[in-house]
Amino acid sequence: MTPRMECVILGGGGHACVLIDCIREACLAVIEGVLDADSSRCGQQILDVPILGGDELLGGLAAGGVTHFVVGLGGVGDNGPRRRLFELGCSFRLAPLTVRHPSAVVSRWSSIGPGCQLLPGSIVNAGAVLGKNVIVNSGAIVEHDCVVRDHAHIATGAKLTSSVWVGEDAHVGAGATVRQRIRIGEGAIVGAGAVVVKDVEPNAVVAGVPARPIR
Ligand code: JB2
Repeated sequence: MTPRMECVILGGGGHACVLIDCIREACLAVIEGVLDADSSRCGQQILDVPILGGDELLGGLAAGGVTHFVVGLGGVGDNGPRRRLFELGCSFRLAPLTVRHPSAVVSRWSSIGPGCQLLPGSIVNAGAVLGKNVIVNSGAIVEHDCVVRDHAHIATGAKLTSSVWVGEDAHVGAGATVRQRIRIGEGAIVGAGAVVVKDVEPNAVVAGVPARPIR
């Protein structure tokens, strides 16, 4: 018999709402609760899931039978906090839950790292390789042979056409399009709606059509 999976979600904002829905729709795990840094929210609910308190509860939850964690932050524009929470969950020997909504189309010829989040209507095609803790947000497309490294976020409706490489912690903004074989450096930010036709340097911020550096 498969052991019962119980998870806790770290961060209780808008992104967590979507994740709760995905976890339930895909019957992935029992959700024990949400932890949030804002102590005033303790006792409230996200959808129907209680906010139990802050991250200091992680040790007790792990000892009490919780097996998995989910990074609940969307981290728009800065994936550092998502990386930190991922490392925090692992430090308590919890496993990162990979969240895949039933409507996500994910090729059997792709590789999906632990803790990835493949949200409603997203597509990951053959030969794509996703690292750890990558978000492919609602309706985003990761085409064939793309590489998306750890903690990067491909935001709602963004499109990586084929063989694009996205570095660790990078953020590709909502609705952006990245042309074939482009490299997006680690920590870079692509603004919403941008069309990227040239490589983006690490930690650069680009925006516009065609995308140009703004920082
Ligand atoms: O270190 C933390 C921490 N830092 C912030 N630990 C824990 N456990 N929680 C933390 N938080 C909490 O995450 C904040 O107190 C807040 O309640 C929550 C973030 O919520 P917010 O709605 O501001 O952002 P989000 O990351 O859930 O959603 C953003 O990203 C999504 C991808 C929004 O921009 C959404 O619109 C977007 N779809």
